[in-house]
Amino acid sequence: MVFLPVWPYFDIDMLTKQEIDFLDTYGYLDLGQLLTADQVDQINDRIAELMQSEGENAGAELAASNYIRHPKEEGADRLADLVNKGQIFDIFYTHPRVLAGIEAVLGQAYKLSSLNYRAAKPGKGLQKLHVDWKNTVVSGSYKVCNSIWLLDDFTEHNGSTRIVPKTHTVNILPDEAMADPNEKHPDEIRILAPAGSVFIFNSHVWHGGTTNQTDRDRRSIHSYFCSREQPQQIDQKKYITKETMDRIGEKGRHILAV
Ligand SMILES: O=C(O)CCC(=O)C(=O)O
Repeated sequence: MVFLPVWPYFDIDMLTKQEIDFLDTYGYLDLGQLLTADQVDQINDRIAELMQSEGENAGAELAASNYIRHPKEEGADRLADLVNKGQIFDIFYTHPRVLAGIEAVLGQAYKLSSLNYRAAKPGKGLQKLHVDWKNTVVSGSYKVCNSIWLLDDFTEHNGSTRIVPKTHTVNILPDEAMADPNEKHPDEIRILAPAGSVFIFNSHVWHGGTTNQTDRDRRSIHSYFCSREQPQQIDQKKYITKETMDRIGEKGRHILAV
């Protein structure tokens, strides 16, 4: 007789000990190319359709969220609530290796906070170094963790994300430590990898977008998680559709906390 696993079950075994140690030490981890070139093309096509159909309202769910007032970012296109905008986006919050990375940072009690698209426009996209939390936290009791899915190759020149490794353990924010957090930090590294790659980054590590110096958008999706007791950036219960609810199964519903 075969016993199938029943909920709750966890994904941490999907990472090696070396990967978990790297994430713990440096605050980020390259999970490799989790999407094929065909998948990236199909996702980019769906994103283009949504940008077209939502027009001025693109990203409105994010702007309306009580979580953090998120004024529209000048120089970046945004879409929000991708959970309810097609089955093609299910993988972003159910991929076992991504969930393992989130679990390594937040522990087993986590949920999806938001699933959003961000593209740095040509000539734009610089963000100050920041963390995605209001203040510092005690090392190990992390509240938020992100995964960034590359929908274009990330290069030195097209607005790739910068990260200052190990800063998730320092007890100071970039605003306090740096005269100007828009400036380059001497220890910062870039996320440089081919389209389809996914990186986990502990959202308490100092990070930010850089200027896209090319003439094409630099596209990405952020699948962003929080510990279970925290409010979500997008209230998933408010937006969930019957179609999504019926499709995603018990584990999907648990991850969304709906
Ligand atoms: O898209 C990126 O490169 C980083 C975005 C980011 O850190 C943010 O929007 O808070």
